[in-house]
Amino acid sequence: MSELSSELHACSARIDGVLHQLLPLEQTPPCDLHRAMRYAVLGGGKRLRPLLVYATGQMLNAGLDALDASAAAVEIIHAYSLVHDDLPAMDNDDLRRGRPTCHIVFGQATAILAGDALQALAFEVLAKTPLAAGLEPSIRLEMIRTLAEACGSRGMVGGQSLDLGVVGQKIDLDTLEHMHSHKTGALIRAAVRLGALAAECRDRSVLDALDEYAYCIGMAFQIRDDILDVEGETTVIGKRQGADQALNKPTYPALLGLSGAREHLAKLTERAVNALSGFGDEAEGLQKLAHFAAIREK
Ligand code: GRG
Repeated sequence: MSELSSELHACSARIDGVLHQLLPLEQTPPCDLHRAMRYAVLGGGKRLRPLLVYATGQMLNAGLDALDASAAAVEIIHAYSLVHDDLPAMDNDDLRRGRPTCHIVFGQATAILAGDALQALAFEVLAKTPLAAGLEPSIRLEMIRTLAEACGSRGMVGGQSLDLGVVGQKIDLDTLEHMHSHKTGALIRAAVRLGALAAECRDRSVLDALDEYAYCIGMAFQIRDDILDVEGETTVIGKRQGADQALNKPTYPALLGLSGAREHLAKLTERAVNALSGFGDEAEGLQKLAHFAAIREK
């Protein structure tokens, strides 16, 4: 993460503190469930989605306090999706963020419930926490709708369903892109949109430019993930290298070759940065995050 600015590092520390406070305490019954929820959320992670919320919101002049709830909600949804994605019925992974996956530590039943409870918690955070107290009710409602749509059957979960259906199949680039724009991209787009909403931005041209940016970095992020599955190291990426190949999943390197995947990634990163051209120096945080998504090593 050395390529990120000190402001983004500060936001990364900030979201850890916010999440720490929002999650139920381990000593509060049902203790096992709460331990599993905290394990899933507080066990590291790059915090890319909260950083997108903070960078977008700050660019549009929102205060950090107004952004905490959205940043926490997207990260909590992301953590739930990883817990469920790692289950034996899905990708059956035993390593995540450099540690045993949630179901390995707590058992499948508790891991499923932890994911369920995290999903509910994300919406509770957006709906009622005092962290979002400064926001107009209509904005808050739009945030809840944005997140619900992004993580439901027309967003992330829909993408996961498509992913299950294409294992072992040869698919074309459009189909791969459609799947990832839902599975990985929808939540990343929601993060950027939530940052803009928290800044009470209603300017259609600003929202459209940000959505183009978010679409591009979501896809670039996924391509980098696919490349790391081929050439990353398990100890660095914190999950098993080669897991996609072992499951015979269609990936960008499988479809385009490694150099083709790298070229596609570079084009998307350029498109993402171009989408920010109207924002001037204020967009530095988002620019840095676009480059980070493209070159990250884990
Ligand atoms: C099971 C409901 C359900 C959804 C799963 C997004 C997703 C949908 C599963 C994750 C599978 C996966 C590894 C996708 C590749 C891109 C991705 C989301 C990687 C993990 O995100 P990072 O790298 O993780 O931001 P950290 O640990 O840094 O937070």
